[in-house]
Amino acid sequence: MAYYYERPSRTFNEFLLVPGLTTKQHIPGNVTLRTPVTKFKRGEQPALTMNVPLASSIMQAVSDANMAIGLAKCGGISFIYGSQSIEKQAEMVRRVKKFKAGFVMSDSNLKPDDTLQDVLALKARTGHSTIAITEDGAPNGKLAGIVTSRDYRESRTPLSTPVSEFMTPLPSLIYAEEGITLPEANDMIWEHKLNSLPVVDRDGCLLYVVFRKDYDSQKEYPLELHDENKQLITGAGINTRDYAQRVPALLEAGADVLCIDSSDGYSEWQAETIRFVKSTYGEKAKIGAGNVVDRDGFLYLAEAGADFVKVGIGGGSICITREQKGIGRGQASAVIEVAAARQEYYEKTGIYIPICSDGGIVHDYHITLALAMGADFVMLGRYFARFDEAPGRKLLVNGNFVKEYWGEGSSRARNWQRYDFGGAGKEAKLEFEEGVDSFIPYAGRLKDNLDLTVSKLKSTMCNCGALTIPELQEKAKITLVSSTSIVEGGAHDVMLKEQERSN
Ligand code: RVP
Repeated sequence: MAYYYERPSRTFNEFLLVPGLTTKQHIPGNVTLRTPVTKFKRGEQPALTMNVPLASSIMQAVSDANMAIGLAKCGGISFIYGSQSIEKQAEMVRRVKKFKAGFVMSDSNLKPDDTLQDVLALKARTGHSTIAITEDGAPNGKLAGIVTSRDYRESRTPLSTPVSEFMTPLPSLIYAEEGITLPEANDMIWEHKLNSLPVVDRDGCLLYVVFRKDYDSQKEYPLELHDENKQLITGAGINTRDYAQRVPALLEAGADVLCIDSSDGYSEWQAETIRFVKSTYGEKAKIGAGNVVDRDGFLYLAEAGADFVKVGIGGGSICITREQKGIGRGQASAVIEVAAARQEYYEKTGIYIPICSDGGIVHDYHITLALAMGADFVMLGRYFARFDEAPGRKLLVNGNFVKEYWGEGSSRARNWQRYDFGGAGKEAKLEFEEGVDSFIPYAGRLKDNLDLTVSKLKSTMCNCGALTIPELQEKAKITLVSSTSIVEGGAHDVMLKEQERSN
């Protein structure tokens, strides 16, 4: 006979936190959001922690190298999407690991025989007026010169003029060589009154550009997350099919942590993938698995050796798995049950396995609730897809700026590896969609939004009398809310002056 759950499946929206005693110590400045990412034994420290409990989703519309750099600078971790070729994904990982604060890989590049017209078109597309001129037009090609808007007059210089005629050519250019530190580069910028300083390798190929305008922002990131070599931390998604080729390439590129990306992780394919990674690389290779929504799923992946377990089926904003297949569980109920299973496993084995609540975060306070219910960190897609750093295009629709956001289960992503069971042959394909293609309101810079989210999170923790995430989990008092009290929670019985209210 089928098993029936006694309680309905609940979402974050159905819960609220009730304040605990806030002492004079409970001020946001005293709160730390440091949290474990990978499993550890009782009394030991986890090999990998994050400084803010936020991860970005393993999705084409969310986590590329740009997002990974932006989020690691703020203390979180991106999992670079795996629904692309192994080479391209490894290249993204390499980009993150090579990133050096203040050293920017040029995204505006042309060749000497391109024309002023090309310069103007590129400037319109990127919004950047400094263009690196390399022999082949590649970001790391041999440096030939630099063009800035001071090198031409749009009204006078004919559009067909080759770049080589008006660029500042290499012999007249002040540039630096590989190995220069950021303070040294900034000194050169000040000394020579430059706006930008190209950095080249021994063969004269362009590596980075250091910009004067970035000088202040370099000091903005106190929570930056790095490895012992001072390189930014990044994660990467894998699947249960090509792991024997993908995992070595990603680890070689420098990925710090992997995560199997699947809509349903309670499967032998996942156990097999974890075993491959652990038997080939030992415990130094870190791998998360999921997604699961109950005790059985968690214990299965824990026994298989997962370093963390991801929780959530069908709660993603772009996800239609529940409608298409009738499987899933309210995100809050899933986290509550898996957190209890994690505790049971910890008491039995002395091994603490972090859990990540993935999907369904709509309001910032949902993050606090997920943590209070036992999640060690949360994974968000829609939240991050709204920012400048996300890969989706920014478009103007009906007078509002929006970003594109599409599910990995949409036909646009063509990520059938995430949804099939691993058993089909090479001809496997996406047979029906489990995700949609959408627009979401554009929200600007990652850091500005994240700072606000973090400050709400810290403030609520103070209300609950908690200065750390484990303390929040221990002390939180959580109540179910009735549908009428949800109405009471928003602005009500007043006429709003602004219709558009953000998160
Ligand atoms: P959200 O933050 O609510 O946008 O949810 C993002 C999560 O949704 C992802 O981390 C992933 O688990 C899930 N996802 C991604 N694609 C799809 C889909 O197409 N169904 N679902």
